[in-house]
Amino acid sequence: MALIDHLDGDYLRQALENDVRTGLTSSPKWLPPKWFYDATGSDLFSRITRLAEYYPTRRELEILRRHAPGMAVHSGADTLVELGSGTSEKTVLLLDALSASGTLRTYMPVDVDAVTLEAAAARLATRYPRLAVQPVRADFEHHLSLLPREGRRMVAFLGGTIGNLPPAARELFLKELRATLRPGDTLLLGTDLVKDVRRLVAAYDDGRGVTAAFNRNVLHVINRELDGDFEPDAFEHVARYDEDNAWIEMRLRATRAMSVRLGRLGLSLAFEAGEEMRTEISAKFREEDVRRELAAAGFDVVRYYTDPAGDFALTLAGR
Ligand code: AVJ
Repeated sequence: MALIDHLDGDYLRQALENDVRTGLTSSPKWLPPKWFYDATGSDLFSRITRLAEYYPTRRELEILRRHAPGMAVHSGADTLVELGSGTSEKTVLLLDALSASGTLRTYMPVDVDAVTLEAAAARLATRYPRLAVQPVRADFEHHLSLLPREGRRMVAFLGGTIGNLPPAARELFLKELRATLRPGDTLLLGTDLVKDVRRLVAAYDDGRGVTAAFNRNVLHVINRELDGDFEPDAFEHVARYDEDNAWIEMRLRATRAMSVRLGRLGLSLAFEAGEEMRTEISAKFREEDVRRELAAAGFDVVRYYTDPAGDFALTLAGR
């Protein structure tokens, strides 16, 4: 079960350096959400998925509980590739369905964090002794073309993570993904749906402050990796819904004027009191948005599934 690692050597730190330099020297400042997910951030995200306010994970699980067997049959997949697999908690529903339909051979979780990836791979290898588990450490935005292509694959991109990509990046990602699929391969795409603004905002601004800690974790990551001196506690967590773009924006707001030094970048940054930097967008979709974006990338929608409340959707698409 050796890890296939596309983020070895200096790759990750280089990518972080580039992103941080680009984002934090822009006006307004911003950071890409990918850097939330070190071991601590992956753990905090796992806690988020269990919060009362954070409905997407539970809704997606409801859909999988009900429809995974149908998805398995429609896909006929023998290989499940999961992009942004994290702790792979929802994956067992797909693995159970695919093994019940008799086709399953290989599970390939793809994630940026090696600790999370190896723990998930080991857990699933124990649970499914006959399954070949092949963890791949990669950045799904940049390494799609490097993923192994054997077998009849279902590529699962769950949780609504596609919503973290801005529209142009999303379009590119879907086109590149489709280009790596072969006839018979499928995509299973999770998307959070547009709904009441208060529920959306509450999901990203929970009462216990777990999402706030998750948001600030990116500053700890930068401090550690880039020899920075951010004071995470001097930043407030902000979650807002942008109606025009139909996305949640998470930001970190400087509670006072301060300067921050990033040693490895030889960079000093000035923050004004109240200055906000964007750390994540999380786009929300309508059914027609999902269908349009998939069609624009050349996918055929096989089935569109929602939970009974209509909070979340999973779409199975062929190439
Ligand atoms: C795992 C990326 C889908 O956008 O809802 C949760 C991440 N951010 N709370 C999301 C997240 C704040 C989550 N995704």
